Amino acid sequence: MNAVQPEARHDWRLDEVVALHDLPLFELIDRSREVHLAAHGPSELQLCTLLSVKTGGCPEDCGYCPQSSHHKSDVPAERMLDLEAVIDSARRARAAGATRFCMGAAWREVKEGPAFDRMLDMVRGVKGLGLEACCTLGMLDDDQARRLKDAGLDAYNHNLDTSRDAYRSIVSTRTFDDRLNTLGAVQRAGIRVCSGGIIGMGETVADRCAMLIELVRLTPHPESVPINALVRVPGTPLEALPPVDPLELVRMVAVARILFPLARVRLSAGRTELSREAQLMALYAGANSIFYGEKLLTTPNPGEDRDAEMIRVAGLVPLTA
Ligand code: SAM
Ligand code: DTB
Ligand code: SF4
Repeated sequence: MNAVQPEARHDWRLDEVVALHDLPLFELIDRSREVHLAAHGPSELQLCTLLSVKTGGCPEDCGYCPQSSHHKSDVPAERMLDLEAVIDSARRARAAGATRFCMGAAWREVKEGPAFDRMLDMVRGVKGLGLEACCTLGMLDDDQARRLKDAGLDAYNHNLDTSRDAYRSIVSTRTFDDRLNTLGAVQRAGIRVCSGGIIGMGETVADRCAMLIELVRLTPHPESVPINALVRVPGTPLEALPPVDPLELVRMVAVARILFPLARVRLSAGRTELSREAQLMALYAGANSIFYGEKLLTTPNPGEDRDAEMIRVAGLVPLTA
């Protein structure tokens, strides 16, 4: 670490962010790398393993998501995993080198009752292994957020996914303000926010930048910002969209790094479609976290062997517990 800590601004304007985004690529990466090096180790990488603890059958109609019951993807609705299965997975993730474990549920919102109680036990169990615990369960109210915090939850993932304007064309069963309200409950409970979005859903560069501006207005800034490329799953409304150009992902990562100097920027879904070199370019441009393990929630992710090889050839240094 060197130089002065970059300033964590909350007042970025859209024209400024779009101008950054559209800089010549090398100028953009020079800027993002400078911010990165002032706040993070040059080769440090966080490995975060995901597990879907309640898969499919979701009542929401998010256009990108294979778990929505509104779409005809091949993801069947399953029962919630039991506590032991989740703790076994977390133990395996820890043995493979992950330091963070994120549990996802295909819920519109958290409901009181045995499922939420089991979820709280899962959080306690993951914490008991010495892992950072994150979960992503849909909407939360203040009391639910407080109970997750009391169980030891470190971070809550709840993505804004796209701009306020583009949101309505992607999801009709909830609003952008519902998303912001849940982020408010998470912050009031003292849980760190993990929130980012997806590119490749037909949005404009201005939409991508507007989404980042919504997040940059949060106080404090999100602790982590996942940048996903749309996984085009057959049977979902967005299945036929063109693939994301890897350099667009690199630009989005670089802009996120500049706006959120202290955050972990996570190169998230979509890595199976990226060459090793494109992934390393995104990591150089400011990403310092990946999802680690052969599956995201329901779709494939590069396996641990492939990632271990990338880590080795590039001399990256995974975080340790
Ligand atoms: N149901 C909860 C919710 O929507 O907040 C939590 C689980 S949901 C699957 C978590 C995130 O996964 C979404 O916000 C979205 O960013 C991401 N996601 C879902 N399907 C995706 C896809 N096909 N490609 C990329 N990201 C996706
Ligand atoms: C995030 O931003 N991406 C992850 C995690 N947070 C929960 C989920 C990606 C899901 C990709 C589609 C699937 O595997 O179902
Ligand atoms: Fe349900 Fe979350 Fe998928 Fe939307 S993104 S359909 S809320 S699981």
